[in-house]
Amino acid sequence: MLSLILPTYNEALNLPELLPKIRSVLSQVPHEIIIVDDDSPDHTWKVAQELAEKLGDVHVIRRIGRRGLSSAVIEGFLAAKGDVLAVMDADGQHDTGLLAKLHDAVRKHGGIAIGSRYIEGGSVGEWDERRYMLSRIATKMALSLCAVKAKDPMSGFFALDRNVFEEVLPRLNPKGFKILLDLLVHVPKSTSVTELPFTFATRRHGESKLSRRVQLEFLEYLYDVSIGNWIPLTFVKYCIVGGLGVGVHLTAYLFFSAFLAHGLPLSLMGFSLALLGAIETAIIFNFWLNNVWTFAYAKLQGFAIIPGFLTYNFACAFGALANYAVSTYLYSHGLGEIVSVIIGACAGIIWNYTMSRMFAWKNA
Ligand SMILES: Nc1nc2c(ncn2[C@@H]2O[C@H](COP(=O)(O)OP(=O)(O)OP(=O)(O)O)[C@@H](O)[C@H]2O)c(=O)[nH]1
Ligand SMILES: [Mg+2]
Repeated sequence: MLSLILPTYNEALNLPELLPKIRSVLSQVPHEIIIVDDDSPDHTWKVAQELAEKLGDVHVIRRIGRRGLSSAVIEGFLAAKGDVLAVMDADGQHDTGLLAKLHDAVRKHGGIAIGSRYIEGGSVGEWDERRYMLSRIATKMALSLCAVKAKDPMSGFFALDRNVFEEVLPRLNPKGFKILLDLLVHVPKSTSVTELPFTFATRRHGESKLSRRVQLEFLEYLYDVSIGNWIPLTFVKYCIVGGLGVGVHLTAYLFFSAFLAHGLPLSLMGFSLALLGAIETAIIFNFWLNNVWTFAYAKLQGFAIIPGFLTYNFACAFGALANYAVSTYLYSHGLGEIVSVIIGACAGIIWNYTMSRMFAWKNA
């Protein structure tokens, strides 16, 4: 049996055209259709429920408060009954005529069968130059960074053996848009991968969801599965925040020292006070940016921010102490104030990263 997953977000106008087409091309193949909708504002889920009543063997999963193409597909696969699982876009861009062939290919060879735009006989249809270049660059990057066997690893149109899905499931990344690439990255090398050509049609109705954010997530994904195996992305982001924090620390120091010095040379006491003010300003800045960016996927919100911030301060306390001790030591031994402040700030960064991962964002 074939279980076909249709992930949808604002596809209310497309489903009524697509479902009867799928039904007719699969008339000889036992199948079920599972629509996974993320509570679309255009009420796609309602249209889907009405179609399900009429057509039978159509199931609708309406996810509340969740977004994401990969996670929608995974959830659809998990609810499926078939021994062959497939997925296609719900906007009319994928050739329904290929569905039975993808199903046959998986039955025959096992593994994964892909509807491919980048093999002979396939094409991206009427894309403009910009969209074509974007897709080619993304595909080339994926092929060179991830050792995968397909020519079109970014296709959203494929079928696979249920056993293959279940084997890789614990390793899949539900974040992002490119579930096929993630499957290909994780399947055993011996898995059969078949590509069948098709021409990508233009979207029938509605808008693309391939936003800037999705593109950024894709770059992060590529980093994660390549260099990220050695240097975690959160560490790189944490270092960037730390670098910016040093800038904030220095600016805040200049502000506080100007305020305390009144144009006179700064005493060690004045230096220490300005330094403490700068350290806390940088801690507040770093906490905010790490929360909204570095650890965005485990973001603290509402009242959880207060204990999170206090814990972060506690976690940073030793880093701050190191910063304070190094800076005042260097300054009292005659090093220039700015150099002392910068070196001290750097001394705290690595300590802070380790501590905040252990305490403040322990789910990250
Ligand atoms: N459930 C769910 N479905 C999604 C989400 N984002 C996109 N989709 C669906 O996934 C399919 C592919 O999304 P598209 O926006 O068409 O992406 P694309 O085909 O790469 O881009 P275009 O060529 O511009 O259409 C469509 O059926 C969308 O409705 C999401 O966050 N949740
Ligand atoms: Mg599309």
